[in-house]
Amino acid sequence: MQHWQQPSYEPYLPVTEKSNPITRDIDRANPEEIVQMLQKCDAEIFERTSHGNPMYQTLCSSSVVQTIVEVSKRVEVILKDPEDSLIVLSGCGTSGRIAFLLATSLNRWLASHHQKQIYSYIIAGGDKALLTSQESPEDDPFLGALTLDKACVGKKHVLFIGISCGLSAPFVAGQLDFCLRNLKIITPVLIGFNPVDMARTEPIQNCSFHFKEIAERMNELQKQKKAYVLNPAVGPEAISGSSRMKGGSATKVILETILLAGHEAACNNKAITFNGILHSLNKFEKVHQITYSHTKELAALVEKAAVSLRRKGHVYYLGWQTLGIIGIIDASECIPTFGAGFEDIRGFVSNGFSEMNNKEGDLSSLGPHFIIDHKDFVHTILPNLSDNDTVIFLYSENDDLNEVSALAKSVRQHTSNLHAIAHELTGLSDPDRMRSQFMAVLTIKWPSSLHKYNPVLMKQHCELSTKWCLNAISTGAHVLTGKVYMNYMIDLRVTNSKLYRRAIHILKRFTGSTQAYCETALLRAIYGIEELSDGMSSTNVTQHTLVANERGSVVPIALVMLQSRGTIAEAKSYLDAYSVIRDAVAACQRLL
Ligand code: S6P
Repeated sequence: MQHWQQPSYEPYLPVTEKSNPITRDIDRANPEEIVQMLQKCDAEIFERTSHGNPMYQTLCSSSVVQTIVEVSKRVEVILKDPEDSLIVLSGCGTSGRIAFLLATSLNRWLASHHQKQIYSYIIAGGDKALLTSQESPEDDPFLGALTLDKACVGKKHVLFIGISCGLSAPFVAGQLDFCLRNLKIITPVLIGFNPVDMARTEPIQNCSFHFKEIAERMNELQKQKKAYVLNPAVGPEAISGSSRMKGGSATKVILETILLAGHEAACNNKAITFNGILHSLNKFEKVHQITYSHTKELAALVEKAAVSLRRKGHVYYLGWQTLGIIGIIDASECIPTFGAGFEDIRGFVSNGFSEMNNKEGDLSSLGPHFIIDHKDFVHTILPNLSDNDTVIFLYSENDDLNEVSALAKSVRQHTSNLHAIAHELTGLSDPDRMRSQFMAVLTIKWPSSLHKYNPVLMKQHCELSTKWCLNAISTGAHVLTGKVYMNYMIDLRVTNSKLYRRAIHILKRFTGSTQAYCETALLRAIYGIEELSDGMSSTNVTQHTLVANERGSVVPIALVMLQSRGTIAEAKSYLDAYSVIRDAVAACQRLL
């Protein structure tokens, strides 16, 4: 049995919030060890057995595979009769970004085959949440339901797939509740990575239900094939609670398996079978093995990125097609995850918003966070690029290699610190010519047996592989610059109720103080006052998170206050003296 599966291991936390024993000492590891730890954590996605623990199902458990078969058949039905039908993929944060990526990619594929585009995506906070963190709409069940209601207008058959890795987002709970009230038209599917028993039970403001009630009702309805719950346990995240990593990857694996099986059944008459689904999941496991067989090269990129961040330089991902979008997503998630500056790691995609193909179109007028085209990189970043910056190209053999070469040439005039992650599919390109353009190229060679020249599958594999590489680079670089304590990101932004609860847990974990004491310290840090008024303590969590959104470092301040029994001002001066969180915590522990 995996250590985290034991009932006594962090018993009060759902799997997605537990800390992963594999990465306990990630903050002391070197780049190669970091990549090896991430490899092991990601391998848990494909764990075959739950080691006799009835509490957990795994991705390959027969009940999970069977549910994937059932949902794929729903997709097939919709694709065969697309009139007045819709498949909606929805979620918050990373879950919404994965929904966007899949919905737009598959719509593009349908359009290129002169078929009706039947996919739609919803992300809490709208399209700006694709590129920036919009955590507060996650807490709004009514907004979720309203957005879904609008998307369904005029439709007679809707397959709704709501993603909440932690089975926790009120936005998704509101949507699922809406589905349950409209089962004649909508079939709801919930994807997440906790057993239903561990779904969130915290009351949702102005709501008669919480997430667990919805998940339980769906579980019941699954017997009549009116709703489906897909919730294998894939193990805790490498950085506790950071579901952009395993959660996002596992969501991608499950959804792509479902949707591809549905498409192949509808378009090629390929029957959807249990073994076929298992085979498809095994292929994704192979993608994991192939990607992480490049540990040394990946570790070298982690090191380069960390050096750039330490020298106050930058990391730039320049990608083509969806690999560019994966880069933009990874970069933008560093801001809320690690409290990174927006300039630290940035992503750009060839053809910018026309490649994104998002519902709200070109968002570049919204500000610098939304400047994503290679052309913008060339105009605004390139002139000031130096060896302190790390540039990583992301492309595959299917991209315009002349364009890749031309941009590489321009970048090389400013920095030699230029690298690439390149996907070789048929070996038809001229790898030597391409290799000579970069300091190093991490070439991932895909055996044709894996995708049998199926372009959709090839693309999905390259995307997931790139996601794993970039998650490793950005996470590893931030770990090496001291942003993480053990495997906890302590300096989290407390911008919604999930993060508020996580912050209190972290304070309890590191100080051993009571829940009430930790919550009081957190509120003191949020409101910046030593004595809380009665009104403040009784205000609802939403109000606290709105105020916390305006403040920096509230959790480290609360932590130091609890450890040193000092004032807010004293805690702040401590933190100012140490840039590495572990050092600040250790120093104030020495005080006691
Ligand atoms: C996680 C990421 C968050 C989550 C979001 C949704 O690394 O920063 O934005 O994706 O909170 O979480 P969930 O559990 O509903 O999928």
